[in-house]
Amino acid sequence: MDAKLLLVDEVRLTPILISDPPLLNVQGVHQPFTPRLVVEVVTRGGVVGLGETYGDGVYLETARSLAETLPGRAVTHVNSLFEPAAQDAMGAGSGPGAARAAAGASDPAAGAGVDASGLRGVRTAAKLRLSVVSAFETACLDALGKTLGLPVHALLGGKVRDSVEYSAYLFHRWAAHPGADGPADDWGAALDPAGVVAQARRFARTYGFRSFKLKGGVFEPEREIAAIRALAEAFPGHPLRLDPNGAWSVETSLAVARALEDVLEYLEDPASGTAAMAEVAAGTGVPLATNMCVTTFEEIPEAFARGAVRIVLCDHHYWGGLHRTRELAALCRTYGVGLSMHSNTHLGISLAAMTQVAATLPGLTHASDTHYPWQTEDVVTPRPVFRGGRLPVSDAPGLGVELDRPALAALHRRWLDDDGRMRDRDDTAAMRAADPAWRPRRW
Ligand code: GKR
Ligand code: MG
Repeated sequence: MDAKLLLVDEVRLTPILISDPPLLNVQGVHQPFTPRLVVEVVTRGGVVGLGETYGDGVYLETARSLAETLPGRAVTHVNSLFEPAAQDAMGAGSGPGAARAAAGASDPAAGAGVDASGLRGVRTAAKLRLSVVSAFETACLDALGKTLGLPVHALLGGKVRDSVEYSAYLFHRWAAHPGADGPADDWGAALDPAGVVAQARRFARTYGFRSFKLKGGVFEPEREIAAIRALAEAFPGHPLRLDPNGAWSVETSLAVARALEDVLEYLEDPASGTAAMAEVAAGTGVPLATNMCVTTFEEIPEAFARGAVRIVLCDHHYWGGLHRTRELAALCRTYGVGLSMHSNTHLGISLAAMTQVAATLPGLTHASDTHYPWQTEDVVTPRPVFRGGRLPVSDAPGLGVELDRPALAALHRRWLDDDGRMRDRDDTAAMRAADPAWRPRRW
């Protein structure tokens, strides 16, 4: 094959707005529409590779800079996405996007040091860049796989399983967004333990999920303990997780751990930051997991040395792509730390990437999170289907998904038509639309 066919000819960036239900979390409530960015890397051979990441303005701005540096590079050379030239193009901590990202750390709407859109711990320009790089890396691997006729998992060393287990992601939620013009669904409200159990039953019935994670930090801890207790009664012996996104003090975290120690698979980010997590870990036998205090390689040594976490939730959007997710997995294996997978709101391109990399990780010890069942829209066709709580690992070339161009165009049109209110995810603002005096709470 002529190696020139693997050179990037063009990069297309398509920001979109996708429908999102009114899911509650510690930062507020999901907006009616949330931004995502679809990245298409087109090779000189005419092959199109797909990637997906966050679509808020700062990500889009960073993606535009990176996109300019790609033409003429080979899709085989994904390491070059981390080279200084690429970093410089993206601002490397000095451009307006980077400045805004760093400023997010003190955004009052976001709470102290917490990313308003991702609930991913302290927000930095470097983390933002990695999230953008992840979509480009995925798109390059998709293009390479399609060119060679190989699935992405083969480019990562090969799959070690034929299907990947996912867990049901339960949320306290409203029946509908405030106001008349938001998207609607038929899930109804879930604002108490009975509502959470009903939601879990529907997830189990429809998709076959066996593990259940409840997003916490919404109501008083007692109410969330009661919801987990109700789940344990309804689904005896099933893996259960509770994740308040760092909303609790060390004392509260320990009290919740005591109350649920016989039923929790793990407690996810009960308290905020490595020091607090280490204190909680020292006081309970319940395993602690995180997608907030360990989200970069720099954060690993302290957290592992202090025994702050027993499970890390990997996420290729956080860590800079599929190869780096495998590097994280190797470190976790080395230090005897378990591995699960985190998810924010995402579509089928990201789900395919998650499934491909998950298939290659021998140490993936827990069912992966996914928001996907909450999404009523997608840009891939056909839509993936969970059976028995699992997704089959595609052996088709690349990621194994095709872009639904009319759907992409319609969701992009929604982004173009938006008056700017939805283009940056802001769960706190969405909550204040219903309750102007609302403030993020801590217990
Ligand atoms: O979308 O509401 C949400 C979640 O809370 C999400 O943003 C978190 O990042 O699900 C995530 C988590 O596990 O922390
Ligand atoms: Mg979490």
